Amino acid sequence: MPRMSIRPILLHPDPRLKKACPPVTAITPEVAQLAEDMLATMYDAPGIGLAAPQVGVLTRMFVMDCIKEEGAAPRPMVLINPEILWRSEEQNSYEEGCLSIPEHYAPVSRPAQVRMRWTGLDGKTHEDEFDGLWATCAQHELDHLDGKLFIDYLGPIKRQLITRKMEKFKRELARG
Ligand code: K2U
Ligand code: ZN
Repeated sequence: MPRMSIRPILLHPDPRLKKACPPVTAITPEVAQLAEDMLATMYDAPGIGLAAPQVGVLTRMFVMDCIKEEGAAPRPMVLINPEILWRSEEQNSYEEGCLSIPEHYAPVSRPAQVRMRWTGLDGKTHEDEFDGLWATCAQHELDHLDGKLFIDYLGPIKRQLITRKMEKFKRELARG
């Protein structure tokens, strides 16, 4: 089994980040390798979530580990073909960021609790309820699978400001 590798994270604006991803049809060794690479890439960033399109693979899978307590055991999760079964009425606002839009943060309001169903790497169907940061992160990642970014919840002026700054950032990166 090849070792895990850190994959490059696509930066906004990038058309691949705006596409709706097709479902995973079979859990192949390549899918398992991708999940392992995504977890390694997420921890390296560091981040608490990462969606497959962010590493340029347009498929419905994301990873997350929102354990933030120092020294607590990590809780890596791999969610394949995730879907939201129920959303609470109650909303939560969180200062969100995104590994594809580094150094930009803005408050986003989302349901405070969600019930989700997904397929695990074990091929089994899982169901669980998330609240707090796990709920925010899961919804942020699921949005990525539908080509939606947290800046899409902002007004057009703020979204354009961030996009222009990212275009400048990417031009400077390209110049080296
Ligand atoms: O999808 C991503 O870009 C990963 C995000 C997930 C995330 C964004 C906003 C709120 C929760 C999760 C990265 O983890 S951003 C880095 C980060 C780290 C700790 C807390 C919040 C965000
Ligand atoms: Zn993101």
